[in-house]
Amino acid sequence: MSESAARPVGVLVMSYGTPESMDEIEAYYTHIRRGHPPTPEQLEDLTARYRAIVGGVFPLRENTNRQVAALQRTLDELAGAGRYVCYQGLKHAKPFIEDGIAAMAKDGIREAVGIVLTPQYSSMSVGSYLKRAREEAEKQGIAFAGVEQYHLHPELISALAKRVASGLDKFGDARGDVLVLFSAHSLPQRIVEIGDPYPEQLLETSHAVASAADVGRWQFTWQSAGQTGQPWLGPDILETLESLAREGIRSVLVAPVGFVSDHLEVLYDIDIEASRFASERGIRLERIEMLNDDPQYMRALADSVRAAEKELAG
Ligand code: FEC
Repeated sequence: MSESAARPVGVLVMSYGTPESMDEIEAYYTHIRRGHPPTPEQLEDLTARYRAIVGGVFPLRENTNRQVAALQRTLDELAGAGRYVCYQGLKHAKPFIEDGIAAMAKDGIREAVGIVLTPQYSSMSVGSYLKRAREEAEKQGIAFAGVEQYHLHPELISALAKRVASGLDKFGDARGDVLVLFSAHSLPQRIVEIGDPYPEQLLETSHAVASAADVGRWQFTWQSAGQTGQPWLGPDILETLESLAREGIRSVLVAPVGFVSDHLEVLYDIDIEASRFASERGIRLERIEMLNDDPQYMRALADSVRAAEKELAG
């Protein structure tokens, strides 16, 4: 075995990131806005949303920590302890993507695979995480391979289908009347002009989950669009709920297949905002459980990491 083959492969597990305390919301929001601080109104609006979900705790951080630990355990089970070492790299908070790669370099890692905790590829999401990781890896002399998507991995589809099935169970006898609404974070509409695969991959995930869970009626909708003055992909979940109410739909199960954790965009945008909007229109809205550190999700990640690692050998 060569010296480099004996070294562990670093696995950079990348996620969006969240503030560590209420005091850090402004710095976090400024980072999301590429260095432009929010206005006092924007800051107050975001702070109020965090306050509404969990009284000052940021669930994404703990969930990401748990996901990274669970992926490490899964890789150890599959390949033996010491073959892979997971590091965390966040897009908008510490430890940043660059910090994760720098930690690898400090530990003597020479080869690394990067994977993002969101299943579908967009140049504005996964593409930008991987670009930052690749640039830093190059600086540190680490060979790097990135997982671009795993949106149709059978373990992911099966884990989501099980959640849809138990979500439908919540409706009891009315189960047959439920419309399943798959959703994902909107992006600026211009991504369509550049041929970005994001909308298509989201529809592919939705189709596969609907078919595995034997769902008769479903639609796809966008959520959580930003306020940037430019058009974002639509329809937004609130517009979709308005149309469904007009069509007489009374039971909706939301399945946010572009997200994998409990966090603000799920706990506020769906559980508080969309839920209230639906109930005002006579719709009962339920949501599937998020994947978090689900073992099948971890196997989908581990498998994708091992497949990408083969590129390093080339
Ligand atoms: O729980 C938490 O603390 C963090 C929740 C969170 C997740 C998340 C995921 C995605 N975003 C994506 C794209 C954009 C674009 C902009 C944007 C803005 C925000 C703001 C907050 C925020 N995002 Fe996010 N996003 C989360 C949170 N996001 C807060 C700022 C205020 C607001 O608009 O609500 C617009 C940036 C700009 O102003 O130019 C674009 C995408 C994902 C899903 C993929 C991923 O997880 O990376 C895409 C979780």
